[in-house]
Amino acid sequence: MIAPLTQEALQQALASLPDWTYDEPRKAIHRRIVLRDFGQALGLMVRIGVEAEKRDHHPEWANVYNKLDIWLTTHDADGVSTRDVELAGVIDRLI
Ligand code: H2B
Repeated sequence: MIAPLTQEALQQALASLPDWTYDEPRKAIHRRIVLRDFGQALGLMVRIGVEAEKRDHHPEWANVYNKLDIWLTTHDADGVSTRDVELAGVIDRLI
């Protein structure tokens, strides 16, 4: 079991992740990425998937052609944890 971030820690984390916002109903941080086309989106999903597997921490996401929406939440914590903040940083570096 891992603890969710406090409100204060979450706000601090979001300040360091300017492309991510908090999605209250999903208890997740969210980023939308717009790529050139489906091939680019799929390629990014594969690279994110490899990193997610390595970390045993997995995104929730939705893809429509060149758009990729990613939500990061920790099911074991029922909210956002340090694992999500770390994975968001990894994703930002992959883009
Ligand atoms: N991913 C996410 N986002 N949250 C989790 O709590 C989680 C996960 N738990 N990936 C992991 C897998 C757990 O189910 C396995 C058994 O380690």
